[in-house]
Amino acid sequence: VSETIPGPPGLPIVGNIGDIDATNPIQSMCNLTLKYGPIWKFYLGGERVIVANQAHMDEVCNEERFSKIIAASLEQVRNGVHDGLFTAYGPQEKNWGIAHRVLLPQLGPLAIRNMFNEMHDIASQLVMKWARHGVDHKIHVTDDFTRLTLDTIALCAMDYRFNSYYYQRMHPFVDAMADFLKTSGDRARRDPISQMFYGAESAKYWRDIELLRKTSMDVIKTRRDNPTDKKDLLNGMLNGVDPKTGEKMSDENVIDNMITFLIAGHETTSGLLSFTFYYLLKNPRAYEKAQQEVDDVIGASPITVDHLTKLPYLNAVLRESLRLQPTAPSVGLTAKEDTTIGGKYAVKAGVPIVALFPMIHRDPVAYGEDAEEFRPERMLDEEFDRRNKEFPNCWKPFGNGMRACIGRPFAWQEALLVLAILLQNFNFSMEDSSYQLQIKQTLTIKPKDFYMRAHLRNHVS
Ligand code: MNH
Repeated sequence: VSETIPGPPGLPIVGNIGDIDATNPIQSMCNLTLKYGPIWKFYLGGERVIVANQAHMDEVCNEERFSKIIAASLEQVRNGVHDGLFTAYGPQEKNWGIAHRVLLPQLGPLAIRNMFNEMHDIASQLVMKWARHGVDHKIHVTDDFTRLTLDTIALCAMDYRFNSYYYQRMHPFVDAMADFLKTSGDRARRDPISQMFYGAESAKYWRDIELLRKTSMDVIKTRRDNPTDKKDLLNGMLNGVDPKTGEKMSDENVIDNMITFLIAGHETTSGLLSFTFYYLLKNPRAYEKAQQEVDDVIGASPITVDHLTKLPYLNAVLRESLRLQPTAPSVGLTAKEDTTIGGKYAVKAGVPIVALFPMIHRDPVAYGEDAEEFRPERMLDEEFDRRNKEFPNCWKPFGNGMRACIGRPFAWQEALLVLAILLQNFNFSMEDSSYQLQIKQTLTIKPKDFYMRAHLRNHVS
């Protein structure tokens, strides 16, 4: 007995174009979930199925039955980074396997510890900037965190300094990357006929891709001409050997993945830090506890990599922030064969399924009646582990299975370090205490127009 999947009624040709806001599709999908329930479908150039609670999410996380698909916008990103890890179709593309096996240890917790000094270098630059600007300066939170995460991943992944804090304008590479991503999204929403009217945009698009690839090639050349035995990511990519095939990554594939790390590794972490400060400032009790933990564990001494393992409350704060605002808000999946979800909703193989994290992460079955509230205590290890056992896959901000985020340990160390160092050095206040959270969506989500002020603490000399 199968049941029809509910969904908004659409028009014959344009489908549900009127139901999904093109500038904030995630918000629209969350609202439609409240109306149609935890599984529903809509039509936009084809059928899509939305899954929006823990039980359905748990089902589609079964990698024997479901796998990642490259949605329309990622298909466009492939114009620039091909079969790099994030945009590869999967193990059926040989380069995905080689890069996955070479890079997994290079980005594992042990290797990441070696990047602490680089991360600390960039984080200190942010502290200096905010200290010098003083309380009169209105901090554009997402801008400054994006400078931080870009500079950090560029220094760690390609030994390259954008020095974003020293310029009003962004580095040409960064501009090219931002424009490339924005245009990829726009192209994904156009049909081929409309696309023909965007000649100038197209020309710039391919020039941006050229610039990204040329800069990356130069980085590789520079390293080849000046070899070091540093154990950094660049050396890891250039010299690493795939244990399975015995092959190294090709130069083209190193370039694809270098740009991929910059793309995948900056907006998500910057959004995480931005939302975290938003929630801490809205929840003074949590803010106090977080700062108290930093004072107790680190005090006024310089932060070391070992401190980061002793900050359970900060850890919980980051988890809770990613629960409510998963900065990569959805992933695309599909059934390998025709099947049903929830025992009764038929889905055909190949039909895109969208896993909608903001709703899955607020499922009252897994999180209770206060699921909408920011309450880091629920994310302390014991309760967190217990819940994940009882309600598998109820917290998936880093995606699933073999296609899960390979940069997770990197992002976590960076976010913990930055959160700790900022709470250690400053007291923060919201620029506008009546600020209401608004979301700006690109490939990722971030708080829109969120400003704060930083007051240097006096316990640090
Ligand atoms: Mn990351 C895949 C979230 C930080 C590099 N990342 C994913 C996926 C999610 C995700 C979700 C799965 C996407 C999909 O199924 O289509 N990533 C995050 C979040 C943060 C993050 C929420 C920060 C917070 N990611 C980073 C960082 C890097 C990185 C930092 C690089 C150092 N992520 C990747 C790569 C993939 C990925 C590469 C693709 C992995 C694969 O499919 O093999």
